[in-house]
Amino acid sequence: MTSCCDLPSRISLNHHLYSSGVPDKLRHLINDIARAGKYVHHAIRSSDLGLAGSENQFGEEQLKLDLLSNKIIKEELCESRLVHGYASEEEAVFQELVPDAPFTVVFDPLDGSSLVDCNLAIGSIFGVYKKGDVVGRKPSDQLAALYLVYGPRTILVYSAGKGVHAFFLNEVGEFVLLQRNLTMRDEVKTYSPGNLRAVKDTPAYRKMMNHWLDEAHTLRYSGGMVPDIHHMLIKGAGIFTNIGGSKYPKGKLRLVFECGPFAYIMEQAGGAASNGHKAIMDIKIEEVDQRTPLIIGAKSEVKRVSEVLNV
Ligand code: AFP
Repeated sequence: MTSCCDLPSRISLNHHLYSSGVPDKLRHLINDIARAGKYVHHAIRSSDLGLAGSENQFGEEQLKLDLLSNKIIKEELCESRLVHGYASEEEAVFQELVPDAPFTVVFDPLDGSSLVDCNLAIGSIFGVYKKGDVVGRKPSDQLAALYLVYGPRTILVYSAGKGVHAFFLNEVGEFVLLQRNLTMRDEVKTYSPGNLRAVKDTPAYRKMMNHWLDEAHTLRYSGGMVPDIHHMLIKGAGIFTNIGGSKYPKGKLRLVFECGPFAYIMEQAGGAASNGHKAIMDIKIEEVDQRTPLIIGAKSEVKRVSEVLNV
């Protein structure tokens, strides 16, 4: 028997999750995170963008918007009743919410804080694990990962282990399917070299940079990893790096909040993510604020960059 519910004229996020067979509790959680993203979207457009006068656990200055985004997401996770605990880049420790709930959520509520005053694209990043602290686990234990990029349009990209799918926030406040199955070809058209100051004391990184210049690839680097990696996923090609140097010996990015969720999404799209020695997905989480070098994008280029950096 066919159902008259089979063919909606637009595919909502909820419909996509449902029709892809994402388990109900995880589907509800992703919808709840998406709702949090709508409030962050609204906060970016309507609230005070100045400094909060405080620092996060890593000694980085916090914007009012960082704190507000963190508060918004925390409240939505509480309301969801599906979240046992969470770890946020803005807070010091794993926080417990609902003891018998099934999931842990890790997130960077507002990545790209330094870009807010210039009105460049920024984002929120999420990883979902089974309940419990994430220390001792690996990014490969994630059940799903998603991010929102707040640019001229707000776009949500998720993977729950069945491909990578993009949705845009429409004018009535619903996430509607933009593109199914984002796929990375094994190709480099653009390069995004983060923490480039590291070329000063990491000669192999300079060598890598010169190679991209010699190959006449196109530079695409905004300083926000969400829009920069999103760019690769939409174009289906490219390489993004954030390599260590003297200021940040392990690069600037965090395993739990930034690299883990993007590694999950990139592998689902057919690309790769490595720290130069092993897949990001296989790195054991020793502490919540662990940093790691990141080489992410087209598979062969991730391998090639890792080889150059390890010579
Ligand atoms: P901010 O949140 O301080 O703006 O940092 C953004 C970020 O963590 C990430 O989104 C960028 O890819 C990376 O920093 C940029 O680092 P470099 O400026 O060192 O390239």
